[in-house]
Amino acid sequence: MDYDEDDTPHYDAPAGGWGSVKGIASIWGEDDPSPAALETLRRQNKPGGHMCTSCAWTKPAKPHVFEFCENGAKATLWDLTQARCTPEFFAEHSVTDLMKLSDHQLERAGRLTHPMRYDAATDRYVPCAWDEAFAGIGAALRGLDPKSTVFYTSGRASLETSYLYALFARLYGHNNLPDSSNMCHETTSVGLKDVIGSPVGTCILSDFDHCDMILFLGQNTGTNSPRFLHPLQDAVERGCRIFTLNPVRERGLIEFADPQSPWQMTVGKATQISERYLQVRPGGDIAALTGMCKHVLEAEQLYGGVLDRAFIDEHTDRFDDFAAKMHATGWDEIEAASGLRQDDLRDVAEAYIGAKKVIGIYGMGLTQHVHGSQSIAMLVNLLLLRGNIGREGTGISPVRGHSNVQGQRTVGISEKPKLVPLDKLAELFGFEPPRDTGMTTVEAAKGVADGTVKGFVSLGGNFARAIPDHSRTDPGWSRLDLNVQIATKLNRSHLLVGDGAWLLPCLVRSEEDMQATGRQAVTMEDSLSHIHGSVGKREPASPDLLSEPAIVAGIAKATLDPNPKLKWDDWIGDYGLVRDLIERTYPDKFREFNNRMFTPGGFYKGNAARERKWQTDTGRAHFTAPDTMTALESEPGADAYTLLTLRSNDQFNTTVYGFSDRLRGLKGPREIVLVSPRDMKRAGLAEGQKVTLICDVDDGTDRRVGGLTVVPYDLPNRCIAAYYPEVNPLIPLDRYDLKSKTPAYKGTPVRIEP
Ligand SMILES: Nc1nc2c(c(=O)[nH]1)N[C@H]1C(S)=C(S)[C@@H](COP(=O)(O)OP(=O)(O)OC[C@H]3O[C@@H](n4cnc5c(=O)[nH]c(N)nc54)[C@H](O)[C@@H]3O)O[C@H]1N2
Ligand SMILES: Nc1nc2c(c(=O)[nH]1)N[C@H]1C(S)=C(S)[C@@H](COP(=O)(O)OP(=O)(O)OC[C@H]3O[C@@H](n4cnc5c(=O)[nH]c(N)nc54)[C@H](O)[C@@H]3O)O[C@H]1N2
Ligand SMILES: [Mo]
Repeated sequence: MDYDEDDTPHYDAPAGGWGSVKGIASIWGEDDPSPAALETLRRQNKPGGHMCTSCAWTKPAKPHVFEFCENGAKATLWDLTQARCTPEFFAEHSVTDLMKLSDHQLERAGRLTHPMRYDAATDRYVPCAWDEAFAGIGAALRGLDPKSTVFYTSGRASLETSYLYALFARLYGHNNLPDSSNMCHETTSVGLKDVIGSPVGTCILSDFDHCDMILFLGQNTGTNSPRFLHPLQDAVERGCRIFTLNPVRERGLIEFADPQSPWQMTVGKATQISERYLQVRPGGDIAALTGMCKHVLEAEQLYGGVLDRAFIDEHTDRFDDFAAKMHATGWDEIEAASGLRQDDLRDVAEAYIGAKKVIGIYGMGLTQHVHGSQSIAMLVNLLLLRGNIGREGTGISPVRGHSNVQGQRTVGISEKPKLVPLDKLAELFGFEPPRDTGMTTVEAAKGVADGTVKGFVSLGGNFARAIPDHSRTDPGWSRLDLNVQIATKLNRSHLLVGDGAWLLPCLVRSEEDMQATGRQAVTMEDSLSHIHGSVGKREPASPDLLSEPAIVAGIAKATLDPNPKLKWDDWIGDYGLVRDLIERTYPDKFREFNNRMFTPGGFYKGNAARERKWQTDTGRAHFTAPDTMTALESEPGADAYTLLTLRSNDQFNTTVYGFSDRLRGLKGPREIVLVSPRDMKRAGLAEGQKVTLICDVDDGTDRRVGGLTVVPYDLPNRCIAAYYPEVNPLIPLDRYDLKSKTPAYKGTPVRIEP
């Protein structure tokens, strides 16, 4: 880059280290967690304790003394605040007034304590009894066409809750079960499934002890799955080489000091994580991977012995089309689309050829693009060339987001009926499940906007804020006949309401869940397909909270006709009975579920692709010839830029803990736009200047976000970045991955207006 690095803010200390200890301390001080919160943290991710509600990274069999990271601690402390958002709070503030508060301020009001109903006459939430809420919601659902309702889930709810929720939706009469995965790794569920027959990654934790190369694409470990830094650090220290493709130089992938290692903390010696860090252009991964595959194929032609021919012949198909496409694509095109130099791509490809066991890791940088599925298919292509799937120490490893988002899909939360054993459900519960395909997130959001969706039930999350295109979707919410929000803390989705809105507060995972047969445990599936039991032991934030399973069952009972096979009260009295149902529905994955749920390190649900059994349409893993070199819909126009949306180190999705994006060296208000010094010069912008971003898609909708302060930052040419969810109004709902309908949150063309 030809600009002065000193102009750009930077953070020179490694990820982890003292900074992360201070990060925890600051939230501790600010949020005043309740007594014994430290005791609760000590139990986090340990057998017999609760599983962290932050990311989905796996929980090892031999946990550290504190098996949590800065952000896991923040997530737990955020739940354990002493602040309470009570009926008195709602009596004092109208919903219109609350709309003036920021996302951060809304959640800072504290834990929701009481079930509430929205009263349009006074524009206030008013307290109600649980029975009244269930009866009111049940009556409203009975009055609606099931197909006009959506049951959304954010990826935190347990396997038990998720199973009951999906069952309820189908008994009621629809498959409209989008979850946060539809905004996230749905590109994996669909795209990876297409090419290797597995909707989830093939790696397990021990693979990281054996690999000798890791390719990292579009995943920000330091912020979003910090516990993963430990196995990465161990891998580097035993000689594994890590190569990263990311437009942003993310600190955690550059170096890491283990906050739990006294040696690294006192001596200040950090481990360098990435050997090479290539700042690919947004959406440039297809081209970059094409360059690498091209080099591997050329090397095979030159000196042979490079490809794993036996593997390719026995296990794959469509190789010739793919190879022809690689040969036919010129380096000019590859360099232009990736923004990377031929020599650099050849270097990485040489390292790949020299490595015996390679793992490919990816996150939202691949999935949230119009051609995200093709980026994933290209990564698979590269791995298949040398048999790097289905062998110890190799594989593809999408890093999942929410702590149980992968598991929810496993137990039936899906709008795609073909992924669910409907016949089994019909047999177990004596009903005819709906067979039509339900709505994805994008379709649900459009339905809210155009009025075809009449009822919305949200099991956690902040849907209205997490989706794109707010100017198009926001007005729809107040027109719904029914809006049910099951939540722990107040957020914007609870305020965009009209008649028929309910706000139902629930327990968090670290809290004790007492039911008829005693204290209950729940389970979740991590990113590496291991299932863990979780037990909360803290006193609930309020005596008026119910557990998520109890709320789902309460609504279901009030909605559905009686059926002797639906034993809601028994199930809620003993979640072990729900796990029995899960086992009967999915006998292969959940064998002896109740006996195995506390296996240290979790129990593995298995993965056919890992065994080189390819559950694709041909029974083989597919090579794919890409039909584009960029994952973007199109390159930005002459005076436009590609906008990336980022998470800071001080947020969990729409939950904003604070204002320090420590690992990027940024602090202060989140209303900023990062622009490279070179692009600042081109656009005539000065540091600190306020600008408006305008979406450069001409479809009749005006999308703009103003009041953003320009901050110089090291980014590729014509790439700018800003925080999610603040800039979500800029993203068109019609831009999504073409296979999975995951919104293209990472590649919006925008213009900058001073
Ligand atoms: N602390 C914390 N932890 C979290 C979350 C959180 O908000 N906060 N969210 C959770 C959830 S739900 C999820 S899904 C995960 C998200 O975790 P990630 O998958 O890491 O998602 P993002 O933070 O959106 O950023 C992905 C990375 O992709 C890069 N990138 C953007 N565009 C491209 C591209 O075109 N190509 C490449 N190669 N890279 C690109 C960005 O610079 C960024 O470093 O984290 C989970 N964990
Ligand atoms: N521009 C842009 N937009 C994005 C993304 C992006 O990278 N860029 N990422 C997308 C991704 S990957 C995702 S996953 C979505 C996230 O979308 P969501 O999952 O819908 O949103 P969250 O912000 O995780 O939801 C936070 C709320 O969940 C509630 N909550 C927290 N814990 C619990 C609990 O235990 N139970 C219940 N019932 N409620 C709870 C609280 O009320 C809190 O306010 O956003 C997507 N949107
Ligand atoms: Mo996510």
